[in-house]
Amino acid sequence: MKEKTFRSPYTKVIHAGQHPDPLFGGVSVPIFQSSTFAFQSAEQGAARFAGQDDGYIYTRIGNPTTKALEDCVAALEGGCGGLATASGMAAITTVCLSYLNQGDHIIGTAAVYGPTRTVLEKEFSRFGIEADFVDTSGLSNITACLKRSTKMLFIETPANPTLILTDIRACSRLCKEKGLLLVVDNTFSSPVVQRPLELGADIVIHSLTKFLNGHSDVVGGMIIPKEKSDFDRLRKILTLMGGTMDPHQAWLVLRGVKTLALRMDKCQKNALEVASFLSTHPKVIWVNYPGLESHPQYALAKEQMDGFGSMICFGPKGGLESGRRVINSVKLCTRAVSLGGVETLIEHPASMTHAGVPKPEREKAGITDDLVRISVGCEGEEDLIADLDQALAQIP
Ligand code: LCS
Repeated sequence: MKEKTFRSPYTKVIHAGQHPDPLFGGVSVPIFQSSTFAFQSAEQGAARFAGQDDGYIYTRIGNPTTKALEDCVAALEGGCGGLATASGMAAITTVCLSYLNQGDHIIGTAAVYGPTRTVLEKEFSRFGIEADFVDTSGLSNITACLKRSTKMLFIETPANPTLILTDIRACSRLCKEKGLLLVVDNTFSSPVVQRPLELGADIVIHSLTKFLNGHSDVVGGMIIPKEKSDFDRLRKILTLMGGTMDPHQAWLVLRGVKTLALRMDKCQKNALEVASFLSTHPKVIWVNYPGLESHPQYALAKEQMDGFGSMICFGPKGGLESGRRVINSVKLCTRAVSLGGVETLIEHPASMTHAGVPKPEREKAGITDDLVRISVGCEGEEDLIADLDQALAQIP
């Protein structure tokens, strides 16, 4: 395949999986807005169902527009294929439904996206699946809660919203030794910044809603396994359970992904400027950004990431009240959850994205009440800094 020879992410985002339309030569992949695909004969239909002809059957099972996006993201992550899902949460639940059985145990990063934790702790538990969420930045925390029934290690690095890192290579070694599946939520980095499959992970998942789409206008997800056997298992469960992506949604993400590498350049440059500004501001007590030398895992960030992403969290002087004041005082940054769009977003995890996680567990995971999260976008850095400066000036 021609895309296998592309080396640069700048090329992959534009060309991998994407070919001019064979009918008219349209350069942009067409939206195949069709729920079903005609067979030339009864025999051809039967051959497609039997897996002897790889033509399309029905959009829940596969669609050419969605396939273009799947091939593009798989090329970026270095996986054997991609499976587009209706949302990032659908990607997570599909992976869990594909591998976890009654009586199984899963270990996850304590500071994951709130609903990831909630769905495992409160909903999968109804089916007899047990979950433990620990600080996966320390390998001994993982080994301490290993059980005979442990099947999967689910890590998020950098973690949402604490920006704590987990050593993917070390986790991969542990998982191989213990026979566990290593799943990495790579949403906070995007494949331009971090490629977990190259570091030994088995499966990568994304919320495409974030950096990959990049324009805060689509919800979507993707599962990218390393091995064909995992791809087949996941594809079977996804198409049976029905959490697949719609072709129009896929086309929009494909449109957004073309500028992923360019956007990452700008938002990461902005994030370093904003984090440096915050770290010397008298009204700021602490800042967590993997690109600051003060980040406790700066060395690991340099080793396992190609950049530092554009997510920052910080604690203002005066705690929760000051955080609220900053969020209420911004004029350019938008008060909103989500992340990875071209516009800078600011939110308060303890009362918003992670409010569903009980306070004691939240605090244990480092999601303190004073934590303010920023997703740095692609605006001019001088405007972002001026906005945050005037907002911080509102703190008494
Ligand atoms: N994984 C991570 C790391 C996320 O941050 C999110 C959403 C998801 C998975 C779920 O993806 P979705 O189903 O929304 O496409 N994170 C959000 C956040 O931090 N604020 O709003 C959504």
